[in-house]
Amino acid sequence: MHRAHTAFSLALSPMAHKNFATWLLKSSSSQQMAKVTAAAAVRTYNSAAAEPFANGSTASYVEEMYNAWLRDPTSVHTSWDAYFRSNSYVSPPNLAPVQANTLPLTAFNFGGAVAGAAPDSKTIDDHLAVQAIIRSYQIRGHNIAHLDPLEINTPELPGNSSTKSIYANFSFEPSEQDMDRQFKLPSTTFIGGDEASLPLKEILNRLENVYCNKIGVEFMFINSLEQCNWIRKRFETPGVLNFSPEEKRLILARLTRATGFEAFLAKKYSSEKRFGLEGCEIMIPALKEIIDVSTELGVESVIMGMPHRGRLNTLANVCRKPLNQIFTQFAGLEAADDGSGDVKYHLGTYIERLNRVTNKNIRLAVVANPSHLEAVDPVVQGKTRAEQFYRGDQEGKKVMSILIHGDAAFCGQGVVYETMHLSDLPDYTTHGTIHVVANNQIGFTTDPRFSRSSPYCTDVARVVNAPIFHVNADDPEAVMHVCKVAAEWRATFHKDCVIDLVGYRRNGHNEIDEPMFTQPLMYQKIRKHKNCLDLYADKLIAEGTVTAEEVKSVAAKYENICEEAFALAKTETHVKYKDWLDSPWSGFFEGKDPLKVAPTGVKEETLIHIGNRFSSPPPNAAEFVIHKGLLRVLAARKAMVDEKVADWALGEAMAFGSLLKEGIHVRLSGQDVERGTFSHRHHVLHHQLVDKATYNSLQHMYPDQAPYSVSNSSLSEYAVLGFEHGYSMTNPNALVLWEAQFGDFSNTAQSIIDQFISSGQSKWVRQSGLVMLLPHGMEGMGPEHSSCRVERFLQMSSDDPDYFPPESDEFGVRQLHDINWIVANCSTPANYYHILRRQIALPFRKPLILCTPKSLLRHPEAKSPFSEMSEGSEFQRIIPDNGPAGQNPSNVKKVVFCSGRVYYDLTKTRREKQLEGEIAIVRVEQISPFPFDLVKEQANLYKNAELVWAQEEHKNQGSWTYVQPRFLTALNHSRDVSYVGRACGASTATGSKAQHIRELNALLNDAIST
Ligand SMILES: Cc1ncc(C[n+]2csc(CCOP(=O)(O)OP(=O)(O)O)c2C)c(N)n1
Ligand SMILES: [Mg+2]
Repeated sequence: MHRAHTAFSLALSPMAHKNFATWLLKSSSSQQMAKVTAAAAVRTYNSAAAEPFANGSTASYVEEMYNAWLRDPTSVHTSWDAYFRSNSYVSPPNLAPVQANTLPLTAFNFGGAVAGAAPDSKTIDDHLAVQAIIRSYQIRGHNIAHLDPLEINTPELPGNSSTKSIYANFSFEPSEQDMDRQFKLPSTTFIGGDEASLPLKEILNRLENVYCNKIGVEFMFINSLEQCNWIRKRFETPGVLNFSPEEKRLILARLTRATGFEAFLAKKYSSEKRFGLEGCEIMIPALKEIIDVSTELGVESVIMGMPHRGRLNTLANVCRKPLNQIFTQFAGLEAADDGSGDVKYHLGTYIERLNRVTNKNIRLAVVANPSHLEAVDPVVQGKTRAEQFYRGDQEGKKVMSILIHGDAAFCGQGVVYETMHLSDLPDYTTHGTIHVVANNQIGFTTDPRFSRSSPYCTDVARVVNAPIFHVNADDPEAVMHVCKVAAEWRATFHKDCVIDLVGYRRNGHNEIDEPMFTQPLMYQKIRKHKNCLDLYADKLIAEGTVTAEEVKSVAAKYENICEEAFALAKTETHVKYKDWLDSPWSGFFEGKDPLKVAPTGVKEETLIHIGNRFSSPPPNAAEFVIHKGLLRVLAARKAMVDEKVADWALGEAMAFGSLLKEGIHVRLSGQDVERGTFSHRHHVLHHQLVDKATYNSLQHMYPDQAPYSVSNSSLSEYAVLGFEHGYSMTNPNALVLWEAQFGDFSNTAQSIIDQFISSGQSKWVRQSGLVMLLPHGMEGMGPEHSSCRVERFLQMSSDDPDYFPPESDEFGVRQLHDINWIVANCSTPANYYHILRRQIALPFRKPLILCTPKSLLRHPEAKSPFSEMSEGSEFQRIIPDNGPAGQNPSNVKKVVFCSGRVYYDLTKTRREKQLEGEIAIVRVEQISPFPFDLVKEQANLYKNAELVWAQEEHKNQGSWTYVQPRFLTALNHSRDVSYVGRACGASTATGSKAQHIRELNALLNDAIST
């Protein structure tokens, strides 16, 4: 297949047609053109060097492919299919069929040749040359298009005309006469409209206009002829850029509002940062056009993610958020509700309104985001996916996402790439995102020359075959056309596309910054450059579409609207964070006791039913060939169900299955989660003989259950965790879990953890019950697979180490209500089961950070009887000592508090040393919020005992620094608790097995001694 690909690309490469297609490469001395030449040369050299086949008998191979294709187009690779369909291959005369929609060359009168006679070889060459030129325009026209309003990057072409440069380099050196010669148009162009042929001059003019004017379309890398033709048609068809007077007036009105909004803020709040859109105001009409066209095509809900630039304008003029609410944000008022809030250009919003153009109701959400550029991208995608899921919108026809980017961030931030790679994955796709780049050709103080190595800031999108529409932001009509095509593209193919709005930034990075410090020449140009609204108004006045008075009156009207809202904002005394919520959960909190937790135990028969299903092969077991090893796994599960005990995987399945039964959708996502990194889960059974035939028993627990989804993700933490966080925001009645391969890999998603999960509720009054499963434990696997860095999560917990909340029956739930997230390390399957179910039983939602085990997954003692999961049982924040020590506390000399898997090592050592009566071991299962009440109770039970905290992590890691001050508070500083464990360390764990065992033994000996 690779061979076919290489031959395909070489055969199509204009470099291969040396005679006639090098014009575009030779024709310019500009830097841009040099780049094109270099890129093309490198590409050809690389392909040939890597593939000796390409230097050999390519022709006979191509012929072979062609013969096969003639017999059956599906028998060859799609790339060959596309190639042959494009008519680019000239086959031997006896093989060439006449295409249904094309005329043979002989049907043309070539410069006086007799119609019907066979064309001479020069005529054929000239035609091929013209075909190649057309193709070259399609491939490379964007490189010399006039995209930059400041004309800093406009190519310098000889004689200032790119068409003339073509004459000069044209292989057959066309005379004036040649320019008037009629050429047949291939089926891969639409420039002719209804004409099958055109004079060469006209062909070149039309191509110049389509591909080298204010729009640069980058699409010829797409591996689909259908999609390429679709795009060609939308840009090449004569007249596509003709707008009616009404359409022009609408663009002008929208541009007036976008410009007027920034001007109004500049006037009223001259010293405030607002990250204005000046220089790229067309983004507002552009977004509105995308939304209008998408709504016409059936979209009902649009979820947007965007950075700082132009955000307030988007809220005001795209979402139509009341202007007074926006202005109130500038007033520095106190908040009327809970939360710590955020700066105005990060806040989200949710609006339901009538789209006046389409007369349809539409929901618009702008997702709140942190300063961390592009971090919101996967969150938006997850939220969009979830909304599509709950609406049953399996093809993304009703819900869509729009992501807006800055040019520097789009190419600089890796999460953009990670998010792009989710776009076509079955369990992550949102069926096409429209990306809009507000490309002001600068990032803070850095020019593109120093901020990226790719020609365009949009090159990242090429990896997913997304077409890229570059457009000069000073040409409103070109921008609107591109937006219309983008919306139609998404509705047709449900794939991503990018609009690159090339504008400029009129002010500094923010309004207080001085841009002349760093970009003096650029800003000299900007100072002299008329703004887009004025340019467009002049154009419309000159062509007679509007009058100067009309232009003024539209602007004045909008200013009045702003003034009225400004006056209204002055009467406000408080801001309300709730006004800025992006994901309202209608009805969820209504009528609920905020401190009442539903029971998490279920009937034993439910457990048995789930267990039996989970341990059974599919109903058609005779036909479905299961791997022998998995048959053993299923048999072991069945034996456990018969004994009424559960291991970790079964406990998890009990939690999922029982929630599904209750109508709660469960979604588990992460790398290799279907099987489980440690091969313990096996939720998806694979038919050993049939590809893609799978069985997932959790999807078949009950006929009326909620949907269960378990998905191996792409190898990304940042994007996938962000995605699941977004998913969890949409609907509170779902258990959404993300599992890290090993806990420490979650640190590549740190800004999702820091900026969204730990602080989202406080900043944006938005709740999430997302569960992070983080395999954690020191098991001699070396530094990188041992620690999920639980200390970091604990350090970000918001409970006060010095404050012991009032004791009451509701102590536990009140703590959960007040904290930002929950951190736990469960030691039994039953507790794992309960804590998962508790996520849904709570009357509010909190993220759960869960250290999960590795070796415990198979530990014979890490099993729970069904009685610990059935009715009446519940999550145990602390598991007291139930053995001789706990039964006879007065004999106990030492209480070892611990958390997680080390418990099993400690009990083993205690058994070996026969100290079961003298040493109590108490497990702190929920570390944060800290169970002050239960720790106090346990300490009181062992009045005379020494209290220690034992952990396997190094002293500066693990839970110690978190629990120590809280122990003292719980004990009212009347007793001390000391540390037993490894010394401080820079690394999480040793790479030496021997040292690991030495360290563990020392810890166990220190802890289990009296
Ligand atoms: C991840 C991250 N790194 C650094 C910054 C600091 N920062 C804020 S805006 C900005 C420049 C962004 O440039 P661009 O993406 O082109 O957007 P523009 O401001 O030009 O609209 C930088 C570096 C940030 N906000 N986020
Ligand atoms: Mg920028």
